[in-house]
Amino acid sequence: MRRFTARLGVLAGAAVLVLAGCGSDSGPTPVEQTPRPAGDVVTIENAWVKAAPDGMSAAFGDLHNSGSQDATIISVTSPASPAMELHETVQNAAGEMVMQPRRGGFVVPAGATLSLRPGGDHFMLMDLAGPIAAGDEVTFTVTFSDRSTLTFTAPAKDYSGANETYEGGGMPMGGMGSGTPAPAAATTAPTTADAR
Ligand SMILES: [Cu+2]
Repeated sequence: MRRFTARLGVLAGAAVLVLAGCGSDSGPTPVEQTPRPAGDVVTIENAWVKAAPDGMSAAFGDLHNSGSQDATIISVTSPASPAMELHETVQNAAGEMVMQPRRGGFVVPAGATLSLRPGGDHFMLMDLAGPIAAGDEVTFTVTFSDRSTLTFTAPAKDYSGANETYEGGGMPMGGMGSGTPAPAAATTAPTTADAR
C-alpha cells in the first residue's frame, strides 16, 4: 500500500510537468507515446490460494492484460509470507515435475490471459507467516517491470494437489526443529560409577 501511494505521487508529478510543458489548462493531454502502466491494464480473475497450516503454499488465478504492450511481472509480495517467488513447473532430468523460479518473471501478453494453475506457473509462498485456513482472504501485491503494481485478494481453498517438489533455492528445508535448545541435564549429570 505504501508502494502504491508512492507511485501515485510520481504519476501526479509527471502530470504536472506535462501540463506545464504544453502551456494549456484545457485538461489532461493524452500522451500517445507512453504506454499505460501495466498495473492499470492487468487484472486478475478467479484468484485463490491453497490453504496450508505452515511451510509453503501457492496462489493461482487468471491474469488478463487489456493493454497494447506485454506486461512482465517481476515480483509478488504478501503479508502471508515474508518470502515469495514466481514459480514455473517443469520436468527435470529424472522425469519428475518440479517447480523453480521463472527466469525473467511472468509475461502477460498484450490482449491475452496468463493462467496460473496447479501444475503450472504460480505465485509461491515460501514460508507462511501463519496458518492459511479455507475461507481466509489473503492479499497479494504484484510488481511489474515498469514498477507499477496490482494488489488483489484471494480466498483460501482446501486443495490436495500442487505439491510439486521445489528445486529452486538449494536451501535445505526443515530439520530445524522448534529452535529450543536441547536440555543440557543429560551431559552434566553427576556420574555414579563409584556407587556400589
Ligand atoms: Cu512453487
